[in-house]
Amino acid sequence: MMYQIKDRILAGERLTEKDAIELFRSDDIFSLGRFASAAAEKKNSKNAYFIINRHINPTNICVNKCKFCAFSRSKGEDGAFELTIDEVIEKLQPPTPSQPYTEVHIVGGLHPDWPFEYYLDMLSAIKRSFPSISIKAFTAVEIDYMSRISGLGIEETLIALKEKGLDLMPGGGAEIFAEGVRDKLCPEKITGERWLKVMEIAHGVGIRTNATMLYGHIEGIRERVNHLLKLRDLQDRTEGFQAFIPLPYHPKNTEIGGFYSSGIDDLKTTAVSRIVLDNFDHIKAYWVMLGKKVSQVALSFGADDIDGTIVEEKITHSAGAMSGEGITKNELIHIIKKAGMIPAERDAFYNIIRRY
Ligand code: V47
Ligand code: SF4
Repeated sequence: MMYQIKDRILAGERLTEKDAIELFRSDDIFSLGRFASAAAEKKNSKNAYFIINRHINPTNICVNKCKFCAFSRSKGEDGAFELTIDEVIEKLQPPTPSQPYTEVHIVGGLHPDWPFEYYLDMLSAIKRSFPSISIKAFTAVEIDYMSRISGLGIEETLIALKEKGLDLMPGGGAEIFAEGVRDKLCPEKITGERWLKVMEIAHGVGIRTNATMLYGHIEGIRERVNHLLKLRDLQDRTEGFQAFIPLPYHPKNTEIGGFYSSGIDDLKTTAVSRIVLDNFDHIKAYWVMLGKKVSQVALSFGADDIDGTIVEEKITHSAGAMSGEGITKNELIHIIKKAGMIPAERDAFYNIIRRY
């Protein structure tokens, strides 16, 4: 079984759908780790990247009701919040003057009444107050929503945001592209095809983005593989994706419930992603969702990035995250070193600022 594809993996040959399914079915976790590590090392040598960043969610009020989401609220519901632009700016003040944020990651709910101008003004205000912070903001789902509220096309929406300071886009909202599962998970959300289209247009106007996959809920191996192959196809055409981030489903306070993903599945999904997505430069082991310990081990299963300082995280924590909320730069360096990798502090575009 897996050994029949081993030579092809090691030769860097592209895997087929059938190969990818076989890798997911295999329990030979050690071989998967070895193959994925070799693939990661070819692309990034022994570097494991991290960034000094902060997450901000401007609102959790959302017109959608995704069944895996414990973060969103309706307007007026208990726990609903909305940040003003001043509050967003306040959150970006560096905790210590010697360590300003390199990047801010901004995602939120689809607010029923905020006008497009709120988002434009937020970007302008951030750039005015903190010109050196890169802004990674708004999922493809939010961009599609903004295009609907502004009456602009996707391309015009993206260009308007870029002019005000949008540098990159995060990879959220991808969930699982396959229709049957997506209809059950998030019937109101844009389709997988639409998500891919928005990303294609973003890449076309020079906005680099990430991509994600939410796994460990009701999907099967076939849907995971289908998801990865769709991303690989688009990346072949645009080369606009920077990193892929597999996101393990968290079940607390959600409509679909169920279980946390297992550690073995987390490592396997990281490794198979690294091997199948041969045209992605980076695979991120997001410590907030994997937990600090599993994300560290994932650095030996094909991941080359562990994300960053984050500071405040609401999406996973609403759904029962077991990791802490923040992490210091020194702790990130410690985790990476103890994994036998080289801690590489990066900017938003994966330029290395300093190695430790
Ligand atoms: O799109 C929602 C997911 C995503 C749950 O691009 C859940 O650098 C697990 O996309 N259990 C947002 N996941 C997070 C995200 C992300 C995170 C870090 C870095 C980047 C990046 C992107 O969180 C959503 C959704 O797929 N999510 N609910 C849940 N219960
Ligand atoms: Fe809204 Fe996003 Fe939660 Fe879906 S996942 S309900 S779109 S905040």
